[in-house]
Amino acid sequence: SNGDSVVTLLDYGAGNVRSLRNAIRYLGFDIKDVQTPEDIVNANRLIFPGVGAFAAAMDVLTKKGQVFFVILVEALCAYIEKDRPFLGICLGLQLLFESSEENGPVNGLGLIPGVVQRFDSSNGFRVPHIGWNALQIRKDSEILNDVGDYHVYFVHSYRAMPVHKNKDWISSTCNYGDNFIASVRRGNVHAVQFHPEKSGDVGLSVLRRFLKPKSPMAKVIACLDVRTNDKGDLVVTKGDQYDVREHTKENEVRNLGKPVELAGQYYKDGADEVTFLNITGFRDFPLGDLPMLQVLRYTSENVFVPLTVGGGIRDFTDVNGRHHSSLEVASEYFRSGADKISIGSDAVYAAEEYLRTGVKTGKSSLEQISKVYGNQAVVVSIDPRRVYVKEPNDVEFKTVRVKNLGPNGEEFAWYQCTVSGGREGRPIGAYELAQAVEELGAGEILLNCIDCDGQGNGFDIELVKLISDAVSIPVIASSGAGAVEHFSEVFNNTSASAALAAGIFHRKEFPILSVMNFSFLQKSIQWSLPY
Ligand code: 1PR
Repeated sequence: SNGDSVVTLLDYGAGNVRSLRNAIRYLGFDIKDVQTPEDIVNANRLIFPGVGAFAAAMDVLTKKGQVFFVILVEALCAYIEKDRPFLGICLGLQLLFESSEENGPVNGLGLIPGVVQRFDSSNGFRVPHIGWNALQIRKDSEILNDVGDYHVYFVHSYRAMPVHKNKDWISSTCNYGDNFIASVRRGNVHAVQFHPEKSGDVGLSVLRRFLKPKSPMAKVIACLDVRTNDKGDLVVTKGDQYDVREHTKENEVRNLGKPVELAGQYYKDGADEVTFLNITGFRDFPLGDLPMLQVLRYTSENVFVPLTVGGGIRDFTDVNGRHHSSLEVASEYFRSGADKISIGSDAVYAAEEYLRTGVKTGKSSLEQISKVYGNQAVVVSIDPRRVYVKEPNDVEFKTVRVKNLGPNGEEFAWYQCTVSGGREGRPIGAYELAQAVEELGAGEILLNCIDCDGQGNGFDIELVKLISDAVSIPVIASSGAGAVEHFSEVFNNTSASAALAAGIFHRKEFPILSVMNFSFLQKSIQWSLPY
């Protein structure tokens, strides 16, 4: 997957392409410069930025007698003819045409019919055309679809005009005295007259779309922590390192809204999945807690993405002495509309026992439910807390080297699993737990982090990396999202399959999200994935 994060750049040295390089790196890609024609042949995607004058560029590319450059041009033409991913920028668009009158006429590569000519300044428009202008989309341009308001930055004196022979190539035009060609596209071959690296968010979106990764879509999951408040209403709440009470005299449970309403909202906003965690499930018996089942029933009437529900999935004997198996609890959740159930505390006990005895009894809730409903229906939710240590050998659990040292200068940490909503630490690490529950039949891991929960400072990359590398089932990174960059950060640096967040959505404090919603977020994640 490594090669997929590399962009090949044909920089023939005629101008300043630093900002393009910066934009590519900003989007999470590495740059390989073309040194030999083979570099073009072997490119996954090739960008040909053009800065400077047509004649000078063509001169460099085809210098007489310089066999190297002739081969380079041949390699470039062959690459484009084979419909390999190509993006020409500015002069990189003009060079595709037959010829240009700039310091010429000078022959171009001749792939697109037409002659590049100077703007006609006699009609009152100043030349060069320098500044922001709107694109008029002519056909499905792939890399220009849905890129904001289509305002992009131009700087050029020469342009190609639409003619009958090149009409199949034109994906957009722009008006500056005349309607010139602003972009062309045929298959995987794209070229733009404007400068995406200078066109703000719209330009970055264009670049991202060209650089699009081949990996499966990264998912964004909205999480609703649900519990009854002191008045007995089921509310969506949100903790600060798992503390969900307001720090006021009344000390009430923080109330962020109604579960069914919010789930519906996040679905409409484009969430890939919705998760409900009944955070007091460890002490309230869920089958006694009918509102939660009711929430699932109502939610699933209007929410058509996977629904996960967790909290309180375990064997239970009620006040009347009647025994309920965890399978019974899970079945009730599935019947009410859940696609997956999530097990927290009970999976910790099961993993501890399995690691102690080495025997799979088949009796744990995890094993029973995954046997009946399939692994894909069983998520294990881990609630770890970071514990700093001086040396890895100080503990029997897997440690990581931390970037930010502990309070006493510790360089290592392990992640202690907790039960009962973080109230009790257990003698098992997140790493050991993750591997054990995979063996016991978990189909997915929801990886929280008590230290990061509600802090908005980003996911615990060290933890997510540790766990996503330790298992082969999908890992959902959770806790700490506070900005769009945090999502791309976790996907770029770990092999998490999804990212779950709560506070950032509830608070609606994040301007881009309130305006442009999940779909935007998703795209920006998608495009910044390097693999
Ligand atoms: O142990 O099987 O009954 O399951 C209980 C479930 O409830 C577990 O999945 C556990 O994670 C969850 N839970 C228990 N107590 C709390 C609490 O907050 N006091 N919530 C709790 C877990 C973590 C995430 C949260 C992310 C993202 N909250 O659900 O949504 O940290 O938050 P952020 O984006 O705002 O940082 P069982």
